[in-house]
Amino acid sequence: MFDTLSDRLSGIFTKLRGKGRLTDADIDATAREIRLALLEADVALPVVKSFIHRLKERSRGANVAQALNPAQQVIKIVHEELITVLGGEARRLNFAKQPPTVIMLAGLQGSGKTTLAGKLAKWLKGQGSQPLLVAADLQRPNAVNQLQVLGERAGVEVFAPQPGNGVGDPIAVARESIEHAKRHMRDIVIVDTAGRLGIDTEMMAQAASIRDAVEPDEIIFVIDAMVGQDAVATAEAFRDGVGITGVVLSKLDGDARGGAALSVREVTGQPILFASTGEKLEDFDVFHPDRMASRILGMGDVLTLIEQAEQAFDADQKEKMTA
Ligand SMILES: Nc1nc2c(ncn2[C@@H]2O[C@H](COP(=O)(O)OP(=O)(O)OP(=O)(O)O)[C@@H](O)[C@H]2O)c(=O)[nH]1
Ligand SMILES: [Mg+2]
Repeated sequence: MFDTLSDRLSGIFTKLRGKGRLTDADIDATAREIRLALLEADVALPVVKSFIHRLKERSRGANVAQALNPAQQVIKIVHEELITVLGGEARRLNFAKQPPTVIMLAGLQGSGKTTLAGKLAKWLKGQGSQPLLVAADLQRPNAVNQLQVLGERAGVEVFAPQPGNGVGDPIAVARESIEHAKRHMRDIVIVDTAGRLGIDTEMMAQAASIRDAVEPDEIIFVIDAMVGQDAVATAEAFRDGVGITGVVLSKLDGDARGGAALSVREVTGQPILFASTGEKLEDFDVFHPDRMASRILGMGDVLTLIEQAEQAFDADQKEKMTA
């Protein structure tokens, strides 16, 4: 993921190296190249536009501050803007004041909802919770069984009173699962729902009914990071149709260009909570915008240098003030 974008960015920054001053023409040329690199990575156009606007605005001041040379300052600005696009700070899960906390998963078919349900359950169990997995996808063949297998692997109970494969009412299952959780002292309920191939009014209506039945503390939209420009339309449809409170990026282990990952936060207005990075239950982590931004830049050493230069400069300034 992000390999091409990383390569492009480091190529762009290499050209800036050694420049003592950045002219407006330098800044414009750099911004243009970064714009192309983001578009090629499939980042949504409105996201690219606002990114480039902020980059240009801030870079014009790059000749002013003194701790860093102009190239370093542009790298620093791009890094900070990437963090912003990815959501700034990591956001923790919202827990209910009165357990159980209810987490509902929504997303297109194959986006990774059921896999995420298992991962989340295992992770939460590792944090000392007693989660309950709820099989509310009664449509897709084998969906209930898939969740049962994952639950077993995670060591977490699965509430599956209906056989699925087209039999049973997912809304009733979701509603009953809350009572079940209360009776059995489960403090977190994770509701797996059915996906569809594309945006589909019937699916949205079902998801909205499940939402109303369980009143979730989190509605997590799971999006396959491999999908390109379609990601934006899908994210908007779920935002408007179901209402979402957070996003999980799945399949970040793939070699896609990464545009969905960079667009979804700004398009939905909701934070990316977790990243899914493989098929195994362990391939999962809290999403940290700053770490992801550094990975995209692929310039860990340069970023460290920038930080050191700033610290040295600050110390120097302080010394001058007190002298
Ligand atoms: N490489 C990779 N594969 C994943 C990841 N997450 C899920 N998968 C795979 O993607 C496929 C679909 O995942 P599911 O969890 O079944 O997706 P879903 O959203 O529940 O799909 P539906 O139930 O059909 O709506 C499965 O083969 C998973 O093993 C991931 O992070 N990386
Ligand atoms: Mg599923």
